[in-house]
Amino acid sequence: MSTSESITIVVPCYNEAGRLRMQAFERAAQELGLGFLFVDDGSKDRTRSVLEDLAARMGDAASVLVLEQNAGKAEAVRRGLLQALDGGAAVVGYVDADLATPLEAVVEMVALLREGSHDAVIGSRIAYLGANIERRAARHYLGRVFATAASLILDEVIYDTQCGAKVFRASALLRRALSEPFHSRWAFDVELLGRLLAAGASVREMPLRQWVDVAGSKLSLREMLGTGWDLLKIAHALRRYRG
Ligand SMILES: Nc1nc2c(ncn2[C@@H]2O[C@H](COP(=O)(O)OP(=O)(O)O)[C@@H](O)[C@H]2O)c(=O)[nH]1
Ligand SMILES: [Mg+2]
Repeated sequence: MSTSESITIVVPCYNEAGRLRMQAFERAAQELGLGFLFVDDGSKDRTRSVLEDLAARMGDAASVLVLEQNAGKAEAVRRGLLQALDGGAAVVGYVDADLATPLEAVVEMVALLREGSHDAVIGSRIAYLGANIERRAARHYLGRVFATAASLILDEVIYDTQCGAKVFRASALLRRALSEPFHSRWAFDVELLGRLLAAGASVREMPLRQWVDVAGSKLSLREMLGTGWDLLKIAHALRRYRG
């Protein structure tokens, strides 16, 4: 695959040594043509060496960005995406390390991005007949409250801003949206989408056929509730960004 068409998917990793499904990434590189940029977000376990071994095995299809200090998912993703853009990828994106969203779905998202000439395609966890969306009830309902608030802030109908899988066409618009750090470690997706929408980006949601809540989430209930406060900060920041 030529560089001009290459796809780089950022995988933020914090203490993921025990959870990383290495073969799934290797297979996706070989069979689906995806490239990966793993970001070790100042992990305290063996994540860094696990990632470096994996990237060495994967050759050109993977690299590792090491953040010496833990910076949070938002900053890990932002730094990863900027590095992926600098590397010349035509399409960039991110997924959670636990692969709750299967990598096959990421390929479908990229296809939709290209077909529709969209700036961004975001995965959406909509439970419908025929789909396999496994989410714990408490998470689902908290998630719906969050999504409704996020939708109000963005003034757009978006069902699910928080799914961990998103892809973007490499562009100056995206680079600009990533130029400043986000105001929240977890709700940053809302801010990123807000910045893109403010710049007139075409954003499309893609309902996933499969999404499985993988055990070992690093997001505590307390942090999840704290993101409510983050939404207010984001609303304020976006108002300034638009203005
Ligand atoms: N908890 C945590 N996760 C991080 C951090 N930086 C990056 N991540 C990554 O963010 C992703 C989402 O985390 P996960 O625990 O699966 O959260 P979930 O959304 O509740 O399933 C994973 O790939 C983590 O490794 C961090 O500082 N803390
Ligand atoms: Mg998860």
